[in-house]
Amino acid sequence: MRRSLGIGIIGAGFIGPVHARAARLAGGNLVGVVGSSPGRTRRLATEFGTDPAVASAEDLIAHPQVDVIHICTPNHLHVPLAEAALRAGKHVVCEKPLAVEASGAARLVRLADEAGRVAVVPFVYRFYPTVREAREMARRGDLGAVRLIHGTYLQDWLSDAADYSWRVDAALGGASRAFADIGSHWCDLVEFVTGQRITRLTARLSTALAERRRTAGAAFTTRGGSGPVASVDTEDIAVVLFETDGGAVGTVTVSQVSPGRKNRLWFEVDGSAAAVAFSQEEPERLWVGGRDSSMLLTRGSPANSEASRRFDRLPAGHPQGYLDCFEAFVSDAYRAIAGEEPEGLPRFADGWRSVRITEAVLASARRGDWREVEPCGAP
Ligand code: SOE
Repeated sequence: MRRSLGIGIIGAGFIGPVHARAARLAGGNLVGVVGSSPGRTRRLATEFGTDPAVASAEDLIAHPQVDVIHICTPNHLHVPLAEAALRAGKHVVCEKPLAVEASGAARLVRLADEAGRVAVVPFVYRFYPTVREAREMARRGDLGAVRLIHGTYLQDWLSDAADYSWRVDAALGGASRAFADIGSHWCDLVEFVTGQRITRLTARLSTALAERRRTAGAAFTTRGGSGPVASVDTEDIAVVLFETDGGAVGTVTVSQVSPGRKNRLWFEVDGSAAAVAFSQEEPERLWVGGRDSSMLLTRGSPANSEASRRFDRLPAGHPQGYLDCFEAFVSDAYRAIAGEEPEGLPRFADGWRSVRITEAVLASARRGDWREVEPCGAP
């Protein structure tokens, strides 16, 4: 009888508990969850019923019963923690963006390869069954030649000057905020669905709120503090025009200051034969457009491909959502650790590519020109 994987979670906030829940549902044994302070760590140990003696990230990384480290900290800590975990022989699940600079991401890819460890990044929107169905349609040629890829990723949680997050501070989140945080998801998703790669882009960034009231320990949903005013050096909005290696063109608009848009990731892929459109806030349907007729494909339909039905947990009409995607991602990560090859698992190499695209966006926005996005190749 194989021992359950021992799991350590570093970082809590909004996403740490999501990782912990998915890890347990995937059969992991939660050894410890550490937060940003000793007091927070003690409260997390009580909340999750884990070993109170585990008091730090270092304790988890060194712990003999921990096989997998999940990193859910602010972005600037991803590389040092992932590097320490890999060197300690642990498998790693590291939140996106994998790194705030491509050089750090490349080093992690190389380390994971050398250590023979599974190292993955939660681009979890790949795990919606309707996304897998869209990918299968593109792979089968149902769309024809892909000509146009377009969409948006819009949120509103930073719409007000009183809204704050560590992500606003470049020293903690990296030089790009909105694009690195959520534009990364959108680009990963459309490349995953179409099989095409963005080869060059031109980008414009906007910091709509040049000052915000700083709030310590702010998380995703923090609503306005009364802290000191801080100047802001990361973007609220990114508008990107791009070309792909398959001859398509595309645009994406990314915003965290769009009132009423909560987590509105939307894309459409337009081909010579048909189009598909996906909306993350309505993930049970996939719009399939045709010149003579269009339809709404339903998640859970027996007519869907095995590629998507692998992720059906409930019958059609019983909506699956974000947490189901997270569970499917962690379950596939642990299957990879067991030696399987689950289709579509986002690895550190995908995280590295994502940071490369972000760096091209930043460089283009600084110069106002077009920038190449080189394939990542060998780290
Ligand atoms: C905040 O923008 C955030 O939590 C992102 O960090 C996540 O990656 C995204 O899935 C939801 O919004």
